[in-house]
Amino acid sequence: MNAVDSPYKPLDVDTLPARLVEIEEVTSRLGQDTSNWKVREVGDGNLNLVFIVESPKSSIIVKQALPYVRLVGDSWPLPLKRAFFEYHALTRQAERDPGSVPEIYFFDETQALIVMEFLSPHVILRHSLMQGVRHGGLAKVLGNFCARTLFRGSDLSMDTTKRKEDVALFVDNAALCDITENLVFSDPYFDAEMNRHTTPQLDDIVAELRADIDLKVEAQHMKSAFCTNAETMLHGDLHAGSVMVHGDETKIIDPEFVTYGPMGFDIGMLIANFLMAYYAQAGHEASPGERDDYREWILSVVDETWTTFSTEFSRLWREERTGILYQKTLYEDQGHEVAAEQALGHRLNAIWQDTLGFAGVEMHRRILGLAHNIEFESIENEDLRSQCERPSLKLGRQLVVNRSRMPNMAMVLDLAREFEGKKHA
Ligand code: SR1
Ligand code: MG
Repeated sequence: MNAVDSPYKPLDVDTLPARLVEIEEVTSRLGQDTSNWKVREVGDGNLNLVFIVESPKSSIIVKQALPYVRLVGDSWPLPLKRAFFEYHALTRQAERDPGSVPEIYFFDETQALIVMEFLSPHVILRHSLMQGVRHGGLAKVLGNFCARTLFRGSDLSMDTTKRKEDVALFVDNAALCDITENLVFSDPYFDAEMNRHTTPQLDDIVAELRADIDLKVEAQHMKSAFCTNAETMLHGDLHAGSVMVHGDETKIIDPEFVTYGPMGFDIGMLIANFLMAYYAQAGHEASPGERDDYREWILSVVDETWTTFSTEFSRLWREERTGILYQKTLYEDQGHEVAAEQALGHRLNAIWQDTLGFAGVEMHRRILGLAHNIEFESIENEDLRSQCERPSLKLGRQLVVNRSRMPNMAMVLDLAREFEGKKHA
């Protein structure tokens, strides 16, 4: 049995070269001489091993799933098959929005291992957001990515048999959906075992939110939408840790939480993470107000992401509506262009409201649940950290509960500023 056929084994910096040297897609890039390869394990996410392998010729990324949640340990088993779903999500995203994701060189299902392009010198977007670094074109890439992958993975565009096959394929990613269902939509709203928050500074607002009947009802409406509305193929975990940036280049990574779900989920999670980065600035600026311009830049990214999304979604609606929904035969072909535009407006409005609701729960779970984000977590002074987290919790509540009463982004951004005590527009 050669190494490629052997049973699953988690790899490390010492065992990885022997595995990789048998893979032509690797040696064609790195060469055969493993003695001059440099291997580093750099995974800082919650689930997987991630290696950078460099040779004098080139470099690659190797991502391997572990049979458990890395963040928690082997007491929480997790299927290796998530690598299979991630691979299939990446191939579809590459087709639907070319250039938006890293190139995949090789996939080994048994080893739950994906070999892909090393994006260098890119950094995880969260780090730029903490350092106050701006990236041109960021909102354009993210908004277009959402519009293209969400539209082209749905019955607005796909051959419906293929779409149903994909629904069936990805439905088996149930363990990762289960994580989202619990950690995002339920745990934050009660005293769940794995929860944690900045204590005691947030105790009062946490108690208030967990006693908030309207919030608990609306959060479950969002969960219901996530669980039952298999509208399109989602990235499933589109936060600032799933985006890599360098200068004006942006790439989207890590779709292992891929599932069929409602369109507003990805874009809502994305917007939530920008809003949290906005509130975290006080914990990262050298002096109060130093980052005010940067704060406004973050809000402009939120605004432009939604505008880009809705513009590109509308273009796709008009030019690529080839699926079984809102067929041109019923509308344009009957001279009823106005019906097509009316239906588009209704769909965008539904996505908008979902976007706000999903953004709100994401803002709660990153402060109240198990999986926090580094923008807040790296603020060592707990008083200051809680001052950053508090407005995020408040805005999250407004987004979940009042999403149907917020007709546009200007209103959302004004509210964001108001909770931050920033009156400038
Ligand atoms: C146990 S996994 C916790 C979180 O990490 C991932 O990045 C997802 O966001 C998940 O909810
Ligand atoms: Mg991830």
